[in-house]
Amino acid sequence: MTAALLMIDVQNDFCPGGALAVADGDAVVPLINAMQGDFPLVVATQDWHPADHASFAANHAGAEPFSTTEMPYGTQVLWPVHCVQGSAGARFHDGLAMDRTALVVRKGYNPAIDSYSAFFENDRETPTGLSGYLRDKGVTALTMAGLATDFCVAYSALDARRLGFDVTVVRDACRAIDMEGSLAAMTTQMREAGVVLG
Ligand code: VGL
Ligand code: ZN
Repeated sequence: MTAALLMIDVQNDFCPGGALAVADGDAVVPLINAMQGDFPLVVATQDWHPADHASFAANHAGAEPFSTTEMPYGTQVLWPVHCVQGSAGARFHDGLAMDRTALVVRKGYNPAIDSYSAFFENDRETPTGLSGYLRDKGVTALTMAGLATDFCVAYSALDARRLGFDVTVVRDACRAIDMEGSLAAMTTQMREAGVVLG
């Protein structure tokens, strides 16, 4: 086994009507479902925050959503409350096929630190364990799709390259938040890191 599909954060809160809705986010669902049959291994990530998570603007007095603050690990965007553990918004989109998903990696559950990447928390050093799992499975190539292109997909793709995986991001099956040029900036970073942009 060498190739795996990584479905990133295809959750209600990132879809239209959700707490951190990505424009047209639900459009990725049929595309990702159709991709699954091409891969012997399918893995999903799930953003999974406690209500007191430090990435929520509501937990910083006076802070507006989409502003930034300095955390011990660097600059952090303060988000609307989203993907709270056990909430309807944290569930996978109802239309997402999950039957063939071998592993769900939950991330962002430490209240003190955000975790965009499927591999490391935002300190870029606390591992989720996904890298070891994929290596045990003999995976060398990863195809990624989901939400959002310029945050969790891009951070996951960049970390996967750092870890030595071949990485393809299927942009048709991703949608972006695109804050202040973040999509263009992260696309450039992915290209420079050797991510194949499909
Ligand atoms: C995400 C912002 C906050 C994502 C998760 O899935 O891209 N973005 N939490
Ligand atoms: Zn989050």
